[in-house]
Amino acid sequence: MSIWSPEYETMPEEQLRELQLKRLRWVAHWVYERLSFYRKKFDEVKLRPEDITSLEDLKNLPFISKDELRKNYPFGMFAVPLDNVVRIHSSSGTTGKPVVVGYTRGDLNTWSEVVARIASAAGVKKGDICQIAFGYGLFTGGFGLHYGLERIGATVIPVSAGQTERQINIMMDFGSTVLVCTPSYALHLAEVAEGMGVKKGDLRLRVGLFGAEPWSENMRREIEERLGIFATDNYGLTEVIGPGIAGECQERNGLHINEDHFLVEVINPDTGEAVEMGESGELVFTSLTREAFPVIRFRTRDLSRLIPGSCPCGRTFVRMERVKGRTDDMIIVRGVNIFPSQVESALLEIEGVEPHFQIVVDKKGHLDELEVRVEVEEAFFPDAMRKLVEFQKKVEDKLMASLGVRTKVTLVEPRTIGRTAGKAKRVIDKRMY
Ligand code: DLL
Repeated sequence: MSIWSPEYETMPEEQLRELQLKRLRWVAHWVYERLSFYRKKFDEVKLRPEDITSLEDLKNLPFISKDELRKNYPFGMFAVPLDNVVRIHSSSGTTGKPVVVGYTRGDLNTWSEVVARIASAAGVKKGDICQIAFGYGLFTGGFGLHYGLERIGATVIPVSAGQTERQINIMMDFGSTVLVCTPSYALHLAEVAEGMGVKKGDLRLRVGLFGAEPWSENMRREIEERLGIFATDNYGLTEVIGPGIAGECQERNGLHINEDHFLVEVINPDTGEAVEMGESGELVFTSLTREAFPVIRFRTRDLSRLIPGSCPCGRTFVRMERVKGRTDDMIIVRGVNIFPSQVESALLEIEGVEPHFQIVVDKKGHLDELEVRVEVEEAFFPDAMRKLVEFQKKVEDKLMASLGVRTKVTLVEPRTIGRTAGKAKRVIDKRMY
């Protein structure tokens, strides 16, 4: 399978570390000279950019958080004059002010490059017809994938998110070979296609580029089966650039991080200390080449781990395991940490369960209560009540075994849990703190 930029993606480790150090020194100077925010951070620990002589020196600098970026809303963290910013995107801002990020022409070039790499790694090539069902707009998904795929020379159909039946008609009529969206929307597309009487064989889909939300291996299998597609995972976040930070190759054993542009650290989210190679923790990124919106030691709140060892694909960039959740979407129920992706994985092992669910957390007296709304396959529903009760118990036992917490399972009719064209809403937390 072709490697988009072999000179970087297969760079020997020592050379890569040298390049990272050179770029780290560049970005340290860049932010120190341009942004008082960073100058203060450096001064606090009495570090000057020229003192950085090894990658280890980065560890002397404090982390930065999403809140700090937010406080500088909208353009306070831009390191170049607005004149040189040719594009603006922003995070969704569902919890407070969004983070607004800017891109210079050079940044857009870098962004297309890193997206072209992850798309090639997943198997996309010139000649593919790529249907982008991510939203176009301030969200980075649509535009991010768009320019990266164009760079490869693939044909891009910028459908944007929503209008599901229209998506399916376009998929059939235009012969789309690549589907680009969130994994939950891919499943919804499959479901609507089935409802329209469209068979897998009517579609030419070959590769799925899915990302922007956590999903599980079981969900991957389900999507592959229903759409007849090779489903791959890719990861990114607005603050660091958008999609293109990391993506799976054909081996699908972790996501290669574009390490020449993004330096990764994994830390213990409670102590901030680095974890050992291979251990789980929170991902922290430093952008090494961004001009308009550089970030140094940005805490993502995403939980993952780096996979030691080399990959048979030949890329030398380190792999991260699929993100299992965020420190802030972890639900703590009666002291037990639960991630929606764990619930998803357990549910999808049960035949008769649809891959749509919702977790409702509430408090009865002092006790947390966990309810999981599980959609049941059409074929199951008209069956006798007794069967449903047995089924409900089976799901409750499965969740108990995999989460270690008793849940109340509510079976709901097919197609009753809300679908979105973007990121799925999996958790409703009614507890008052
Ligand atoms: O979701 C960027 C993106 C667009 C990535 C399209 C991939 C494809 P934000 O809206 O800023 O940016 O959300 C970033 O989404 O911190 C993760 O919590 C989550 N996320 C993104 N990709 C994945 C993934 C885009 N593959 C936040 N697996 C991140 C799990 C993901 N979570």
